[in-house]
Amino acid sequence: MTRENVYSMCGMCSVRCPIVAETENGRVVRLQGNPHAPGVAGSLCPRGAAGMALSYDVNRPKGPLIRAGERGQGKWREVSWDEALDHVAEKLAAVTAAHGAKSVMWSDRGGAFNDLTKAFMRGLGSPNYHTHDSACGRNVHHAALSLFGLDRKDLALDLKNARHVVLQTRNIFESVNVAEVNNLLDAMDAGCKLSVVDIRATVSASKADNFFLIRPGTDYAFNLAVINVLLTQDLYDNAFAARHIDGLDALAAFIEPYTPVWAEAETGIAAARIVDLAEQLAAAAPQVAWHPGWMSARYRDSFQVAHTAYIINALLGSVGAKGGLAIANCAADVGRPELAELTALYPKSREKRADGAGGDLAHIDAGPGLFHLALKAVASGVPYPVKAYIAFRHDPLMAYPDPGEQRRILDKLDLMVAVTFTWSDTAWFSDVVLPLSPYLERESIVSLKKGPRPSFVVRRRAMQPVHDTRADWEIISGLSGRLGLDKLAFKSIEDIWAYQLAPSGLSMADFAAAGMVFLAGAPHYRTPENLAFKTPSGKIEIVSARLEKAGLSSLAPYRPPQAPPEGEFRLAFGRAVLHTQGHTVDNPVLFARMPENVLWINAGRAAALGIENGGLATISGKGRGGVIRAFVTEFIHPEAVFMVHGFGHDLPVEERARGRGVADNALMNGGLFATDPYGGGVVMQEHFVRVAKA
Ligand SMILES: Nc1nc2c(c(=O)[nH]1)N[C@H]1C(S)=C(S)[C@@H](COP(=O)(O)OP(=O)(O)OC[C@H]3O[C@@H](n4cnc5c(=O)[nH]c(N)nc54)[C@H](O)[C@@H]3O)O[C@H]1N2
Ligand SMILES: Nc1nc2c(c(=O)[nH]1)N[C@H]1C(S)=C(S)[C@@H](COP(=O)(O)OP(=O)(O)OC[C@H]3O[C@@H](n4cnc5c(=O)[nH]c(N)nc54)[C@H](O)[C@@H]3O)O[C@H]1N2
Ligand code: SF4
Ligand SMILES: [Mo]
Repeated sequence: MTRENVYSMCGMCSVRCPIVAETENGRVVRLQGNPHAPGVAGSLCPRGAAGMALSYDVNRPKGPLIRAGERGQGKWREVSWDEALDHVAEKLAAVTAAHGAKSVMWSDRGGAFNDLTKAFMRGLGSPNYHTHDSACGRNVHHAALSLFGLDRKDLALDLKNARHVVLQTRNIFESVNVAEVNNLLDAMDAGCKLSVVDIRATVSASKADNFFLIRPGTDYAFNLAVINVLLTQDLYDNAFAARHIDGLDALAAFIEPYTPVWAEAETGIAAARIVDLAEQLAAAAPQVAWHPGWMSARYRDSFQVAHTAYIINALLGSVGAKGGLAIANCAADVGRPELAELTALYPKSREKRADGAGGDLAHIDAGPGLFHLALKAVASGVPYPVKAYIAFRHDPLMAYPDPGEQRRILDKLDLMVAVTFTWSDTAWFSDVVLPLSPYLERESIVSLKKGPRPSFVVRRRAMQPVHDTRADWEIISGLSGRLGLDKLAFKSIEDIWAYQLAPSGLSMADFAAAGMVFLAGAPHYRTPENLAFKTPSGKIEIVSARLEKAGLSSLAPYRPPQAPPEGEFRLAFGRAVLHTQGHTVDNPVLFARMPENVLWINAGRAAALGIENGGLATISGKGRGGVIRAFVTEFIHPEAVFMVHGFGHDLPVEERARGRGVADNALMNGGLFATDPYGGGVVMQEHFVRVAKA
C-alpha cells in the first residue's frame, strides 16, 4: 500500500484553512488541519471533515453538460470537454463580436485565488469582473476603505493576543474560521473577555462575559453611544488620536445627542451596561478587537455599523496594535518579493463598468464591483448590453434576493455558463455546466496570505478526479487557448507556479516541509510611530472626501429601523456550524447531521400564535412561503425570526436536500436592487414575514 500526506487547503468554505490529506493508494482516507499552520494546529471544522463525502458524492455533475431543453428545465446533453470548451469559446467570441468584450460578465467567490480569474477577464478585455461580496462583506470593506484607505482584509484581528473581543453581528463559534476559533479560545483561557452583541443567543453568546440581546437593526445606535461614552468620559487613547485620527472634533460634535440613555430606548440595552462596556474596553485597550462584522449585507445602515466599530477600535488605539486590529503585512512589508501577478499579463480594461462601481458610483471599489447592480444592467441594457455571464463558483440564485426576478433577468442572456463542483440553482439554469473538480482533486495557483506573519499558500491535488471534472486553471487555460489568450494558455500548473514564484526565488520544494512558506520568522506588528494609512491625509479619516464627493455625509444621522408591521416579524438569517451557504445541504455526511433549517421564534410570540417548539409553522412574505419546524426560545428578540441560510432546495438532482426547510432569499421578493448607499451591500434584512401555526 502507498501512503502519502499531501498538504493542501480546505475548500468547504471561503475560509480555505490549511489542511493535510492522508492518502492510501491514491485515495484520500483522512483529513486534518495542517499542524504547521498557526492557529489551525491540526483542527478542522465539521464541514472541513466532510470533504471526502463531497468527492465521493454521486449527486454532483460528473462531466460537462450542454443544455438540451429550456433554461431551468434540466434537460442536458453530455458532451466531451473539447466540445464544451469549443462551444463556450465560440459563443463568447460571437457575443464579443456583436456587442464588444464588455458585454461579458463574470462572478466568483473572490478570495485567495482570484488573480487567475481576474486575469482571464482582463485578457477578454471586459471590466465586468465581480465577486459575491455585495452579498457578504462589501459594507465592511468600504468602511475600512473610507477610514483607513485599506482593504477590510488589511486589518487582521489579532485574537490570540487580545484582552477584550467584541463580536457584533459575528458568530465566531458557529460561522467558523478555524484559526480564529482556536486563537480566541486561547486568548480566553489567558483571561481575554468576550462581549457579544446579537439578536439571539448563539454559541458565541453562551461563552460571553457580556451578552447584549439587541433590538434588530439598531447596532448603529449602540455603537454611537459607546463612542459618546469614550469621548465624553475621556476614556479614549488621546496620544493615538492626536497622532492618527483626523476629524475628532467633528466626531465629538456629531455624537453629542447619542447618549447611552438615548440608545437604551432604541436598542433595548440598559444605558448603564453600555457605559460599563465602554469602561471595560478602555481598561483593556489597546488589546481590544471589536469585530467590524463579516456578513454585513443586512441593513441600509450596515456600513455605519462597521464604520463606527472601526472608529471605536481607533479611539481605543487598537488599530495596528498587537492584540487589536493588527496591520496584515504583505510580502514587501516584511522585506520579501511579492508573487508575480497573473493579472499583469494583460492590461486593465478602460471601459466603464456596467454596475457603475468606480464610475457613477465613484465611492465604490471597482475591483470586485457590485454583482446585483450588474444584473440591473443585464435587465435594462443600460449603460450597455451585457449578454454573456460566467458564474464561476457562485450561486446567485441562492445568494441574492428574489430568485424569480433573477431568472427573468438571466433569461435575457445569450450565454450563461456555470463552473461548479456541486449542483446549484444557478448551474441548473445555465446553458453550459463545466464541472470543477472538488478541492481534494485539484490544485490552485499560489496565493499570498496576508497577516502579521504573512505566508505563501497553495492547494495541492491530493487525488486524481473521481469523475470527468477539471481544475479551475485547466478550464481557464482551455478557454484561453481557444480565445487566443496565449499568455494564459498554460500547459501545466507547474508553469503557473514557476511564473508566480519567479521574483521570490522560491520553488515548490520550499512548500514541502510545512505546506506553506512563511515570509517572516515571527509576527510583525506596527508601533504607533510606524503606522501610516492609505488615505489622502495618511491619517484615519472620520470625514472621507470620497464619500462627501458622492453626496454622502461621512457621519450619517441615525435613522431608526422600520418597525415590523403589526403581527409580522423581521426576517433574520445566518449560518450554522454544520453547513456552508447553500452548497453542503446535499452532502451526505452533513445532511445526516442537519437535514433542514428551523425557525427561531420568541417564546412569547410563539405562544400567542399557538406555535409549539418542534411544531410546524408556515412562513410567508411577498407572495412566497413555506413550512418550517419551529424552534421556540426565550433567546431571540421578539421582533425577529431567524433561519439558517441555504436550505429550501428543489432541484431533482439534489435528492437529499430537496424539499427540506425554507430558503430565506425566496422571502425577499422585490429586494434584489435594495442597496446600502455607502457600502454597496445588498440590503437583505429589511424584509418582513408572517408566521402561523401550520
Ligand atoms: N439570503 C441570504 N443570502 C446570502 C447569505 C445569507 O445568509 N442569506 N449569505 C451571503 C454570504 S455571507 C455569502 S459569502 C454568499 C455565498 O454565495 P456563494 O458564493 O454563491 O455560495 P456557495 O454556496 O459557497 O458557492 C456557490 C457555488 O460555488 C461552488 N463552490 C463553493 N465553494 C467552493 C470552493 O471553495 N471552491 C470552488 N471551486 N467552488 C466552490 C459550489 O459548487 C457552490 O454551488 O451568499 C450570501 N447570500
Ligand atoms: N459554518 C459556517 N461557517 C462559515 C460560513 C458558513 O457558511 N458556514 N461562511 C463563511 C462566510 S462566507 C461568512 S461571510 C462568515 C459569516 O460570519 P458571520 O457574519 O458571523 O455569520 P452570520 O451567521 O451570518 O451572522 C452572525 C450573527 O449575526 C446575527 N444578527 C442578525 N441580525 C443582527 C442584528 O441586527 N444585530 C446584531 N448584532 N446581530 C444580528 C445573527 O443572529 C448571527 O448570529 O462565516 C464564514 N464561516
Ligand atoms: S472553516 Fe471549516 S469548512 Fe471552512 S475552510 Fe476551514 S475547515 Fe474548511
Ligand atoms: Mo460570506
